[in-house]
Amino acid sequence: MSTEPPAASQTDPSRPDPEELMSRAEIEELQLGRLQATVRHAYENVEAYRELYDAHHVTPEDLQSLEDLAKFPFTDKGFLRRAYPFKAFAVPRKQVRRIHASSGTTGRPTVVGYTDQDLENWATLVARCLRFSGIRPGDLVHNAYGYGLFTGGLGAHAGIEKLQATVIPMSGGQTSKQVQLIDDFRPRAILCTPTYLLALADGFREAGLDPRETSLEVAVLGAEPWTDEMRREIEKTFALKACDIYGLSEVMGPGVAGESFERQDASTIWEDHFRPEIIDPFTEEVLPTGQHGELVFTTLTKQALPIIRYRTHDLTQLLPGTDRPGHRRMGRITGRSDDMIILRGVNLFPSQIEEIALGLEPLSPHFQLRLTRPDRMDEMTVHIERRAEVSADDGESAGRSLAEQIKVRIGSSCRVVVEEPGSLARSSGKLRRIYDERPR
Ligand code: DLL
Repeated sequence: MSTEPPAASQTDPSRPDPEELMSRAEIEELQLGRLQATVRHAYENVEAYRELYDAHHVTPEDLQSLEDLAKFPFTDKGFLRRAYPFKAFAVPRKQVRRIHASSGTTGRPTVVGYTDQDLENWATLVARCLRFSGIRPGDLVHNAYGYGLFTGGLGAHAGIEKLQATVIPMSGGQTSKQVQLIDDFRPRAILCTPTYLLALADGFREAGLDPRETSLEVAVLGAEPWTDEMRREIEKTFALKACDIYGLSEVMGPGVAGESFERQDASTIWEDHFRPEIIDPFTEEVLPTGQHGELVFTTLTKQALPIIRYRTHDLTQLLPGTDRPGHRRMGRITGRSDDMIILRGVNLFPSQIEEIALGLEPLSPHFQLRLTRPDRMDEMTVHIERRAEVSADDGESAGRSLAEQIKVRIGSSCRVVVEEPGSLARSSGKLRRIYDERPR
């Protein structure tokens, strides 16, 4: 692709990259040039883009300003699935150095590819996130994101090395082994999903160790939605500081956005490589900064798999930059539009239940939502564990409060079943919260 190679000349990995410190005007100028090159690259090298743009009567020449991006049609998972396995690649297959794929619960996975330069940029951006979240060159970092086709493990791994920190490539699962290695190796930082860190807390207690006494000072958590209540729970449990990292395979993998250690004020999107938009998911209209809607991304430097106006289904808002004023932040993801439960006409997300449950002292953050339709009406049951130190009676009474607060604050009636501590499934990666048993 003809864009100038992004300056990945990180001589001192403990210092911000020059692009990180650009002003908003500089970022937007950089974005326009890179955007024009990306659209041209996709149009010239990927048949699926050419067909899509021809059908919408747009050409790369129609892109004269950043606002012109709105003239171009959206892409989504379906667009990539139709190109399965390699037809969305914009470079010859032999220039693709690595493949990842997102699992997808049904059907074909979504395949993504990276050139050498793409891998270099990815590592640079993950390193940037980790440094921003308080990890330093020389730190020992326990990486418990899953290795394999999932982008989490290898993506984080390359970023840790790029930062010149020391990586422990643990992957997900084998919880008691993880506990032993953390206890023996004494890493300063851990990377995993928020719910897996809670599973590790159980593992520490089972081994007779106090999670507050570990060497861990920083956790960089992502790959699934989590609330500020969950952040407080994790920070209290482990006596560490937890920062967010966001990303998705189609756009790159982890490292699209990361959070400042000092501020912990939501993730900063690295706008030298990605142009975000928020749209109304129903009218598809672009919304101004600050409004809630669906996050859409365009990649600005990717060679193997340029992605233009990709609908993530993640619901959030864009916020002005703080620590890196040229780059906007994204609010916490309140949910995915495909994770939204519609219960007798009321829309709700698991994150709302998490928020309410963690406000009730006797209840743990371990819960599942079961949806059934015994007659003609949908019903939701919240299965939630009480905390280990709490009596069954106190758990029951907190369960009743949970049902009441869900009714008052969300507007849905549901059943709450308070479970024994440790009885619900734990995840080794992304946790499944919703079990939909309604007949199709
Ligand atoms: O989960 C990439 C990743 C790995 C991100 C490790 C962070 C850490 P996918 O498997 O393609 O990629 O899933 C992407 O996960 O669209 C969101 O719905 C969700 N997600 C990822 N990070 C966050 C986050 C990786 N920090 C999908 N907060 C995304 C909330 C997140 N949701």
